[in-house]
Amino acid sequence: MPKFVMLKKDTRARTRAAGTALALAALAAGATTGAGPAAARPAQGPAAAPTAAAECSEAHRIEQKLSTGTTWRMCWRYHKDAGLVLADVSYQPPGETSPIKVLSAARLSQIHVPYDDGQNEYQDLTQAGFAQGLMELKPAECPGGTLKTVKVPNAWDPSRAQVKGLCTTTRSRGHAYRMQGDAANKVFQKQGKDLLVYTVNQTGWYEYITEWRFQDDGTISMNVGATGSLSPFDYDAGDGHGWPLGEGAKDYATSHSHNVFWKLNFALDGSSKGRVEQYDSKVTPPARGGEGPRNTTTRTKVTNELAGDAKNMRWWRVVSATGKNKDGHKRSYEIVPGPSAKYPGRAYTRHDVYFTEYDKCEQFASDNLGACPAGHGRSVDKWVDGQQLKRPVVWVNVGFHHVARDEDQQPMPVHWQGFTLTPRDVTAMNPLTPAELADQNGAPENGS
Ligand SMILES: [Cu+2]
Repeated sequence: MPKFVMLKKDTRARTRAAGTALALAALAAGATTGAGPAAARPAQGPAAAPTAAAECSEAHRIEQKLSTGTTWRMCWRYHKDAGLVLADVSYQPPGETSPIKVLSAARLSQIHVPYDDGQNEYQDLTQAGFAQGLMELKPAECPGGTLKTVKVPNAWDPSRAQVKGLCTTTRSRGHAYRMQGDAANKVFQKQGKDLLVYTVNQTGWYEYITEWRFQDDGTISMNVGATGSLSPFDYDAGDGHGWPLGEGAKDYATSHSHNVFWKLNFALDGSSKGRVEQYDSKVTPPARGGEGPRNTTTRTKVTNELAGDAKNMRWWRVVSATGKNKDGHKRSYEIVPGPSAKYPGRAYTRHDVYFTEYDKCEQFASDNLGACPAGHGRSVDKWVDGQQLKRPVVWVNVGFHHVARDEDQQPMPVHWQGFTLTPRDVTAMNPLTPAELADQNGAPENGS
């Protein structure tokens, strides 16, 4: 809605126009910088040494040994449209002699915000200045952590070209495990610790917290939290597409969706040639009276590009092309979708996960800015066209339908959406297993 854009807070509308022109100029010139898109990096072949140190300068390195003994290592960079990019992410739990590479690159690939009344539809990363709106963080909002200074490439606002806006810190998450030992007074328990990496990006009236959580047990969670405030110019939904905020039923905030896309380039054990598998379970009624229902789980190899839909008892995993754990099982990471209000309004938001064959020009899940040849589709749904998956790229779409409520003002409480990557057979046992239980692999004593 033109009215919305023109009345936008302070100079954002103007800045946006200038920035778009700059961005287009850069694209036309084929300009690339050291902070370029993740997929523009050279392929990590299977021969790449998994133990190689992260290839980045000290200022762009994140290395955290958690108090429970697990070390996470990665590099970060900042993309002018995508914002924070994490690269060469590796995990080294206690007992592993070298880091286990997990991802070569991970970042957001779009936040699509369609309004329920059909009057506004935003592509926050590629059109609304998400990355340019990087916010400076106060030490108090990075408790116990470190704030890093981020150079914002092609900064629209010269005074915001260097922003102290990347927080890395640790946080307790409660029980990692608990188990009653054989003796009544013996309890094995551990309190888990996580590394958190986050930025805050202002887009219009919203502020998005992009949070990456790396747990000491190998789990990775990525979430986007929306806070800031509702746009005052949305308070006009008199047509049944909003919710009354404020006294009586005069001011209606228009309902809308936030469809967040992540892009993951896996590199398990240093190889980008991981294999994708889908698992489905089917419960059948008891065959005869007295027997219980049975649940049969089947594996489907995803050999070609796929637009996948989350379903009850369905899950996917990316399996290492080269690495096995000490039990001889192939290492993998499982994709665990979070709750999602899937938005059927656009072809690219109709599926929960996309597996596409690597193509350098495919950068954003919608409104793609990558330098693709003419005729190449502009959104991730178009890129699922039957190619064989040799170097799969994973796109995850999590939607949130935001029907505003009185409590959304003011400020708006953070609402989160995201998903999790869970290690499956990355290590032979629980990576935090205490020494006394280390011999209980495959045959727990006394069934404990
Ligand atoms: Cu919202």
